[in-house]
Amino acid sequence: MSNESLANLLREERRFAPPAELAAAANVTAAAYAQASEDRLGFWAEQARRLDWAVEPTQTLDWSNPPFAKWFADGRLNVAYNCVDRHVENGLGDRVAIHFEGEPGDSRSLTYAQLKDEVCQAANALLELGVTKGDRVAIYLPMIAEAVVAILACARIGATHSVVFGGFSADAVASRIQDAKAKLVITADGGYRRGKPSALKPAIDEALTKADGVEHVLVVRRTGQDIPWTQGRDVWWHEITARQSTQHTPEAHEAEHPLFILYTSGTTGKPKGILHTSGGYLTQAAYTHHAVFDLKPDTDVYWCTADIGWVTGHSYIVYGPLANGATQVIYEGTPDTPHQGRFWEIVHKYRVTILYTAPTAIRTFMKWGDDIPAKFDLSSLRVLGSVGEPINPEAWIWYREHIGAGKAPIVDTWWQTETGAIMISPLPGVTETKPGSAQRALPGIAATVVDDNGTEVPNGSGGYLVLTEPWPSMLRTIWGDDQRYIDTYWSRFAGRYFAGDGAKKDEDGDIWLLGRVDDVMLVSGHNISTTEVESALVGHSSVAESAVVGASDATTGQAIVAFVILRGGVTETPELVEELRAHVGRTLGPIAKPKQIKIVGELPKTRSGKIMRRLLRDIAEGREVGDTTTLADSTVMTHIQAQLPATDTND
Ligand code: 6R9
Repeated sequence: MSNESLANLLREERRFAPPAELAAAANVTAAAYAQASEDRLGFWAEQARRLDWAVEPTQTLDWSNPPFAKWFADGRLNVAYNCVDRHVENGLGDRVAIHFEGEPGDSRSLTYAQLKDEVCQAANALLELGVTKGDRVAIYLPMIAEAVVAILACARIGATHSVVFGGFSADAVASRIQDAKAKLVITADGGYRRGKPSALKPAIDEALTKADGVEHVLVVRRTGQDIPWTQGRDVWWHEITARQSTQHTPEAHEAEHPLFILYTSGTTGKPKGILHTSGGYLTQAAYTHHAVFDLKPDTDVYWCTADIGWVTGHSYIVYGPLANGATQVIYEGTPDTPHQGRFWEIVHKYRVTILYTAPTAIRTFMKWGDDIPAKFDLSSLRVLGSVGEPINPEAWIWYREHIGAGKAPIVDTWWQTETGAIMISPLPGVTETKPGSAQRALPGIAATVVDDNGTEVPNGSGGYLVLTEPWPSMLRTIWGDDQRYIDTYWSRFAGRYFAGDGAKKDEDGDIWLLGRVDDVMLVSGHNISTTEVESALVGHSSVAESAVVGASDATTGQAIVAFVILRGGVTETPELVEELRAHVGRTLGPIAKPKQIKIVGELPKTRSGKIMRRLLRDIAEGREVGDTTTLADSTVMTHIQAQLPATDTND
């Protein structure tokens, strides 16, 4: 028996130095680490000065009542003013803020001056509908420019927004509307997905039969499809905004004023409303966007492919980039509509320089084949980002070679809805990168890895990722449930925030994320991370993607079961399955060899691309499949089951 918290099996020796040119002109250099470690709070007080405050804060952190933090508490600011108006006042009104690319191919570019007018009109419309400071507004929209406008309009008047994924069911929307007691819902008739208009408004109509308190539904017309209409309650966005003034004086809100609630589904049970506030959140969103992506606002074209309903859309489409005056691309649709090169066509069209996407997308592109990106000119790209899951070393290398021309640095950014902004990541002009590792806490952030007893593990060992100091964009609580906030995040290790992720420190002390601890497998007394086994499988030339789970096993406690998607053109044979098992054994050691490998065509994922291993465990253990409401595509589980033979043989 071993008593390690988490085994460290994977070795990765490849290293990539930052490009000299980028390093020479980088926004942030190695000096930032030293500066922040000398005076952490002074460092954050300095970063807060990136923002325009109506009342400058004199306090930095108030941690007198942990784990309830206050940052910059005596300061006042308007978040929307910081994201829009101040750029116009600084003479940048003609700079494009958003290049919107619709799935059907329609496009529209909004300058900062136009964005300001639209945000002001929307803010005035909200006021006309009786929404005021402190009210909650639910937003259920496709990836269109109006989503950004709606969010900023809420921020401007001090209404707290709660964005709900456009893909969620009426029930999921209803429970979120109810929990937040939203007074207004902003939605659209529909959005375009996979070449077709896909309705949104009917889900709101259904949700509102189950949730009360909503006075109006504001409806953006996007697809023009027929939708049910409730007179008196429903209001067209274009009608109400058109008659509003483009002037609206932004009020200065307290730094700790609630900016948004974002629900995370967790694994089971009641969704948690993660609460973020204003000054600290915007400070860290803006700083990290500047530091991690090396944004040069006058020349870069930035594109984050996340959905607005995910925290990545909040911090790295809306707040961080706009606070920094960036020019960015927003794309409505899926990457394979109308063809599998759509992303690369968009990169070329707008000469995108910074691309931020998820490992799930990268592995999908690998599966579709190298020849697809090769048809497009991607030479504008200079920084590549990854977020959402551990990125397997092979996917990382593919991203670098086939998208980044073997030159662009990759920033693998670890963070959560709860952390609000990036916490662990390389800096593109500083860090010698390692494929698969998020590496090091950013300047001003304190993270480490501990064992079951909360003792920091030595380099070369695995355990639990914890954050040891409060940070400006940290969640303030779970909406309406302070006790659950304490229990969920601050109780496992006294005085430290437990993120729920397994991690290891390598010989240099760099951090490697190893997946959610709920997913860790216990095989013959060894805690084995799903990430390491998945990365070993993706490291085989026949494998595009894989998801690994531990299934109960009479002899070993749990046995490793791997679900594997093969690369295009590869066919399944018993020899190949045997070869994959042997490959994992050779890469990680015999203990990590999967007992079973199931070849499938798809994997169950959330809308942000995270694999729902819980559902695969149900299959591996022969149970009925559990709750699938947060899956991006609810039919996936039926497909997977239909593909698998009734009894599995490869043992
Ligand atoms: C931003 C976001 C948070 C969870 C997190 C972890 C996983 C995110 C990661 C990563 C390894 C990375 N995660 N980024 N794991 N490397 N670079 O994804 O927020 O949707 O709340 O998910 O995602 O497990 O705990 P959220």
